[in-house]
Amino acid sequence: MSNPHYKLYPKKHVTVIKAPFSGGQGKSGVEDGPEQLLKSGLLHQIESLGWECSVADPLEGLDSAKMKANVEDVYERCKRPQMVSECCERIYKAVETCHQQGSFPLTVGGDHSIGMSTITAFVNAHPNGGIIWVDAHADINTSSTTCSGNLHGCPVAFAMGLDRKNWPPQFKWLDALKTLVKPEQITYIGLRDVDAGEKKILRDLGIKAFSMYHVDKYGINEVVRMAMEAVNPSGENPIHLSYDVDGIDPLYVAATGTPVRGGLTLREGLFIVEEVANSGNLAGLDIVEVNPSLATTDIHIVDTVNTGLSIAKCALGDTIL
Ligand SMILES: [Mn+2]
Repeated sequence: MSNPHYKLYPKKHVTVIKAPFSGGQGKSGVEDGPEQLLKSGLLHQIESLGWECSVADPLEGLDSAKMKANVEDVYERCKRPQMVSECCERIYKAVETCHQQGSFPLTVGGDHSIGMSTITAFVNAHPNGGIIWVDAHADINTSSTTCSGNLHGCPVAFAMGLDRKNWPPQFKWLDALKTLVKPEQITYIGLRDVDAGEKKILRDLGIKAFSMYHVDKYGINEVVRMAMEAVNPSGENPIHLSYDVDGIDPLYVAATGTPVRGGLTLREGLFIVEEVANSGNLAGLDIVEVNPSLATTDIHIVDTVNTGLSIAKCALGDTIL
């Protein structure tokens, strides 16, 4: 049995948007995530669920290695703002095209910086939409609060326009967008490593967040229900899922850049996706931070990549029975 309905996608067409991007953090290898997932059968698995599939490669032609090596690409605390901005603008346009054409955008990273593109493209297409951000981290540092300067810790803040006056000047495309993400449009599941500055932002803006504490306390079913209710109170609006594989425990997902113990089990992690897909409102998905080169054994690669594939399949209607 596969999922009965995708309200927004009667044509059942998916565009896999490759985002082999690693400029939002220092480690290399995460740019190989998309290729690894494709090599392991992503397209075939999507097609076997009854979707037509095409691939977009918005970063094609960029010399990412050279861009990443440019030590002059710094603005105050922020590392590589030129690279992040240029790549994220391209990814924004690819996701925007999907929304315009009624093709499901499945963006495969790469690091989570690209979330600033996918969620802003989503709210510009669906101003009443809701976002569920599955992650160990809140990714809501601003250009002023970031300690590391790595922009993969900042995409939510940028997508919301926080601390805009201190943005690196390169982010003109983002500054020019008609719609940015509002605090009531986003919620989190899986948090367990949140910086002090981020806690203050979450509290001050009243952003609903479900940490691992809430998963333990209420169970994953109730947490997903509350999360969907938080960002989609009518039950009718589109939902975008931005899925950092580090939301799931490193026991299952070892090959990722910033693993944190005490995370979601594999089943909890997949249940979130099954349940959002089941609502019929799923409008798009990101799968990010798969980094095959951080594995110490082949099993780590297989586990992590298979988890990414399972997230994609659950989003597109795969069910156990
Ligand atoms: Mn993240």
